[in-house]
Amino acid sequence: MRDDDNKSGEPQSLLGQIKDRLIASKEKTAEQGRHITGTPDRERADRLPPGQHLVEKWPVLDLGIQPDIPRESWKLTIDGAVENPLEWDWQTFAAQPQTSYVSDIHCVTTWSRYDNRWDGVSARHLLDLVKPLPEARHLIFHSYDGYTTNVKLEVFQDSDVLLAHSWEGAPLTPEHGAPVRVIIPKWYFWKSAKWIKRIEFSAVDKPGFWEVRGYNNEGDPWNEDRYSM
Ligand SMILES: Nc1nc2c(c(=O)[nH]1)N[C@H]1C(S)=C(S)[C@@H](COP(=O)(O)O)O[C@H]1N2
Ligand SMILES: [Mo]
Repeated sequence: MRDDDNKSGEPQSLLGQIKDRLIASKEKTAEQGRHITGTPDRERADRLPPGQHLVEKWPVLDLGIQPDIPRESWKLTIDGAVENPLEWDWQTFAAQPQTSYVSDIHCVTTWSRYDNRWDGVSARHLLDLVKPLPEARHLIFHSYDGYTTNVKLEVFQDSDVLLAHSWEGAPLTPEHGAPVRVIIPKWYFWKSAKWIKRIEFSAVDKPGFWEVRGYNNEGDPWNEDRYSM
């Protein structure tokens, strides 16, 4: 209730004031969290999603190929439905503003690992630079090993999504995706492409390597979006 709706002639009622304050605070939350797809795991009382078990060591999963890409020969292309397509080499990537984030890993094969510290360039910074066109709804990650995976733009837009070059303060090792991999903490880990080579923005969805082989098109561990049937 706004002041000008207040027909009683009295100062605005306490209920009215509370409502206004509530609306203002909801609007602020909505603005700040417009792109947030869920609660960060570390803010949950029970951090372990259903069907997962905790591991201490970080397992390696790949398609049997671990491409060895020295930083000096690595290139990342960002193209498709964007105003400003770009190509980064290592130097240009490393010169972007750096972000750190601590997040949990949840692999669809049921292991989870808590408190992984990532350093890299935030998805939001990248989005500011490339400016997705209005029709852009989906992203397809293409990797140096031929792997692909897809997410909706709103998933990539989350504040915790990074193009990571380091884990626990040290450069990613080749088997974990060096020089740069995607980290999408709120989705199962198959959405976090290692050895990233190209990020394609698209109006249409293009299911990736596992998505066309029975994995879910989404990947929310709290919803157990594991397989598509
Ligand atoms: N390029 C590429 N990225 C990939 C994969 C892959 O085979 N190739 N596997 C995915 C899967 S299924 C998982 S669980 C994680 C594993 O990452 P890790 O080996 O660093 O634990 O990477 C994901 N990203
Ligand atoms: Mo996985």
